[in-house]
Amino acid sequence: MSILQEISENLQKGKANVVAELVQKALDDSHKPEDILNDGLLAGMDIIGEKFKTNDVYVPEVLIAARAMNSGVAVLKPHLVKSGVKPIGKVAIGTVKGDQHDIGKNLVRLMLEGKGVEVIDLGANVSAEKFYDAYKQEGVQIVACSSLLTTTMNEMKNVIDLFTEKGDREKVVFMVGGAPITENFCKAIGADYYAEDAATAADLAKQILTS
Ligand code: B1M
Repeated sequence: MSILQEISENLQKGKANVVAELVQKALDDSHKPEDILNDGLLAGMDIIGEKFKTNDVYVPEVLIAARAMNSGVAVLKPHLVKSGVKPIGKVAIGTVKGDQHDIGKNLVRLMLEGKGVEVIDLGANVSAEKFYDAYKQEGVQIVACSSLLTTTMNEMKNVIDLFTEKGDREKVVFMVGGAPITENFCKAIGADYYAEDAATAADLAKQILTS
């Protein structure tokens, strides 16, 4: 079994310490951080997701797998993020109201930081008002909304509507993403950009902030 498969297997079993050790070992063995993320950690999380769907695992197993994912990401973080770069701009990011999923949002934050963006992380279950307050207080150029649930994705429209009501819609760029989000949905709710994954989100943000 390759070390990346081992990472995936141990993540599925929720072995946080083993995952962290294996990620470090893979780095020491010169595996690329992006490969460790995609073919080890995210591959394991995908399998858990499928099993969750078919009721082969339940919320507790998913939570401990998520904890193992986070411990692996913590080891990878310094290798994904370039430090000491002058910020090219400011982004407020959060998972929308009603939605607790924050792993994808955290990855987007990491990748943004890796591009030299200053990130105001509002966390999960973030109301439209909280996004708006962050814009007012922090002067962010981009508002980035994540959602993993079909039942919460429409909350993204509420965020945009609030900015419109306040007369500030055109002063900020809206980026949306998350598993159920599509380019069509992005257009339908009046957002500016959809990004399929964290790396694309970071590339797009860099383009927006430096153009
Ligand atoms: Co949840 N869950 N969950 N869950 N969970 C999903 C999302 C689900 C698809 C599982 C399934 O049925 N197969 C399903 C949603 C179905 C739907 O709506 N269509 C689901 C459900 C139903 C639920 C509950 C309702 C279950 C219940 O209680 N009955 C419940 C809801 C709780 C709530 O939020 N109110 C729930 C709870 C949970 C846990 C708490 C147990 C846990 C979350 C822990 C945490 O995040 N701290 C959890 C998890 C872990 C998952 C799965 C297994 C994994 C999600 C994940 O982290 N993926 C997930 C199944 C799956 O996705 N395979 C599932 C890895 C992550 C890196 O991917 O977040 O997609 P993702 O991020 C990607 C891209 O989407 C993108 O970049 C990332 C990769 O580069 N991206 C962006 C994300 N945000 C972006 C923003 C951007 C741009 C790109 O710009 C702003």
